[in-house]
Amino acid sequence: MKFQQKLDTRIQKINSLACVGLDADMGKIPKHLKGSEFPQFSFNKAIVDATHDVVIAYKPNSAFYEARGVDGIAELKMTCDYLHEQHPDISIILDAKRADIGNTNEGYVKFAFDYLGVDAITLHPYLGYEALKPFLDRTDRGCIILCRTSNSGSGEFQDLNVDGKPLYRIVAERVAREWNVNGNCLLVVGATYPKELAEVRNIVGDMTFLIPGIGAQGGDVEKTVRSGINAQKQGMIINSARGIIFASTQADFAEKAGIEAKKLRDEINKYR
Ligand code: OMP
Repeated sequence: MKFQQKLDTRIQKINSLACVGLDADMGKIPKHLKGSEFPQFSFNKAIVDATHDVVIAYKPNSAFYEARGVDGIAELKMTCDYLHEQHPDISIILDAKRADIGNTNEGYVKFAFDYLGVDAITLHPYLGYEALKPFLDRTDRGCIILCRTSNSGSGEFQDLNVDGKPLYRIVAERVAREWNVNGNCLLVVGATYPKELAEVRNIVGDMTFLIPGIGAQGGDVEKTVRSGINAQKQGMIINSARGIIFASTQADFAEKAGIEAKKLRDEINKYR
């Protein structure tokens, strides 16, 4: 099944656009889990068990697992395996912001899509279409390309004027009109820039966006939904990590995460 189809089926089934970021930062996970045999996996499993009924996707950020070396990668794999077994209709987005020259990308493709078995990955556009082809050619997987990121310094390059337009607009146009030949491209647009989000929506039609920046980064849900929604009243994967998974750092962390995830789902739906 194609990524977009899997996502749309889940959106319709549970009426949600919410995504939980599985950014299992070892410095922040509850103390009682730190000494366990598989701390990141145990943490993720508890978060998944408490949030899965309101979630269309999980987005583990590779950085928090790579930081622990081989143990972290093993627990990222255990997390993906658990999701495949228990919740095969929920998409997994590997947030790794990859991209290199073509043959090197083959290695990243194998790690993400074949070893971990994720449904989609985040990518830089900087090396161009030709380099990204190993990702784009995997027509059943999603290629989520950075367009206008949520961080405060994102304008340094992304706002640079190119032929009379900011660079992020060129990225949006190029991805929508030229790169999306297999229908598997999405864009990353941060919730912290609702004006730009609306502009990008106007450029690309109904393409789905991954929207981080809600919760800890202060993005506003109402503005995000009003600016980013597509004609089908969907087209958004709205991610929050810290705001949900670290809502409590005590023994009740999973219960609190469940409450926050449901709140996010409901608040998004209020403005759809
Ligand atoms: P919280 O700020 O804790 O909700 O986490 C946001 C997550 O989204 C992190 O994993 C970031 O790396 C990621 N992210 C952004 O915050 N901003 C972006 O523009 C793009 C991403 C991303 O690609 O997911």
